[in-house]
Amino acid sequence: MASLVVLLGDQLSNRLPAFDDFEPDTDRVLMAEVEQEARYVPHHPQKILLIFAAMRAFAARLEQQGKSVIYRKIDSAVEADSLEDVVRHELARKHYDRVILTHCGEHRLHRTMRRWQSELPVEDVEIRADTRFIAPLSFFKTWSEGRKAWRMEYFYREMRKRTGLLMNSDGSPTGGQWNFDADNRRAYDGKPPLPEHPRFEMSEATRTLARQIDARFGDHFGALDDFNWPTTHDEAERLLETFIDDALPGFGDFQDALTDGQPFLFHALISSSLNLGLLDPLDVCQRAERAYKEGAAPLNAVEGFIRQILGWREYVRGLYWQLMPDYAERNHLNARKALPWSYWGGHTDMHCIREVVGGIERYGYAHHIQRLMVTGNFALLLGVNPREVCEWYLAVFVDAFEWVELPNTLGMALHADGGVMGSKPYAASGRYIDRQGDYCAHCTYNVKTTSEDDSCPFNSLYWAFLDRNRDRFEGNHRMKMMYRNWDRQNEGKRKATLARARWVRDNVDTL
Ligand code: FAD
Ligand code: DLZ
Ligand code: SF4
Repeated sequence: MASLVVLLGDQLSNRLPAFDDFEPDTDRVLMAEVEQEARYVPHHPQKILLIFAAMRAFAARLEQQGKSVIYRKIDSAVEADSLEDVVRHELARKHYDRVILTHCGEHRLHRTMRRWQSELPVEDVEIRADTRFIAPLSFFKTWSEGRKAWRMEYFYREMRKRTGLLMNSDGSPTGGQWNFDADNRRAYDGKPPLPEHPRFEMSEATRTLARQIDARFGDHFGALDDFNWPTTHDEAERLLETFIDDALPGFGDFQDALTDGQPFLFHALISSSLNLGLLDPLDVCQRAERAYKEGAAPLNAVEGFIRQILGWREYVRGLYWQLMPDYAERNHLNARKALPWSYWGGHTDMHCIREVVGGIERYGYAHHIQRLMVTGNFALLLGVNPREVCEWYLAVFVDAFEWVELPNTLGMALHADGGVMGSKPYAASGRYIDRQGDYCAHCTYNVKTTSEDDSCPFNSLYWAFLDRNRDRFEGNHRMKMMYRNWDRQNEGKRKATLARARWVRDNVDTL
């Protein structure tokens, strides 16, 4: 029996069940760089380079292990736009009894692959589980079914118990608390010194690939010059090790910091490695836990870091597959505006937006609070159409795959799911951004005022957001104080604020 194992660009692990019964004599692995995957949203050139370079490196590794790989490069003479074209071409060239796939990370492609079961000229098409997560999808399904409200915190506690991570032998959490979030909110004042991240030398072949990508996808937003993402398991390992040794101790305190000129701070930069399959999430958590046990990192840092991977990452994946495809269509706040031009690098005097978008253009990266409280918050307050915002997030980050991008953007940042991801919207005025760091000190807008011509745009938009969504949020006990503060202002002041917000919304591309 001959099998064709099709591997996607973000499935670079040889521990997948797709390889369980692999017969080197008869079976083949198929990997393909294709235009359709690179263009269905205008992916950042660094994301395309990362995926193609990592795919090529992984194909070489499989070959070394004695598995034959049919690899289609983007400049192949064989005409094929899509993954389906490539699979059909291979099935026409050689006889296979079955095609083996791994459950992919996006509903669009999953739907296509399910169709293959009836449409491809092969006896059998099997879709096997993607086991590169800490819990199987069935765990989330069982946990979520029958619950009135889903909250990550409770899911996370179950995951802690399931894995034993940061647990005492009596079943209580290490340190007596499940969550040290309140200790993770400091601005960064220059101490301790920032960690250095390892440099990954590009091989000559990767340099050639970068030139090809520039020629083909140079019209996409984003620069290639500063590419420094791990493309192999060894490089990802080096990045993780350096993080645990040098940055993890500061991760907790400064997780929410926004610091001018510092896009990385104490963050791990491992999301693309995890999402591509170059790192194993459970191993990453266990190594962080070990650092705590050895006294090399404090509990607030290690718990905070583990919560992101064991909690949020697993949670959003479960939620995505449980609620798709309808989830992508949600627009609870009826947001209709277009995405500001500044998100694609258009000029703006808003320093925070310029700083975050500049980092994305240069690295295909922004850390969590930049994504949530700067670009996400601004889109939420403006009322930008979730579909446009989600497309942007999927395109511009090297780590963006829909299973993780969509719940974070549509749910967490835009509250477009009506509260599934979070019980209240992450709406904030410029004061929040000011408190977290020094962006505002470098801005031409005044973060202290609301309705002047030079007032920070976030400020009036924030109040206008509360005002237009009063029916939805006034009854939310976590937002009562905000409405009280708004109602306490005199009528003239409220009118001036709303007028300024209207002007900001109508003139967003001139800000
Ligand atoms: P660190 O801050 O060092 O955190 C460590 C790891 O925790 C990350 O590598 C990541 O794997 C995991 N993690 C942290 N927060 C989350 C989260 N909310 N959901 C899932 N995993 C998390 N992450 C992606 O991997 N891909 C995306 O497309 C993506 N889109 C996002 C969109 C928005 C609007 C927001 C608010 C967050 C998004 N995130 C996404 C989550 C998070 O911002 C990134 O995982 C993180 O910034 C990656 O950088 P890092 O590796 O330095 O993370
Ligand atoms: C994102 C991406 C890109 C840019 N290119 C390819 C590709 O050429 N070949 C491939 O197999 N996968 C690619 N991917 C990743 C897929 O789009 C990804 O598997 C789905 O988005 C599901 O996560
Ligand atoms: Fe951003 Fe407003 Fe601060 Fe300027 S003043 S950096 S626009 S939050």
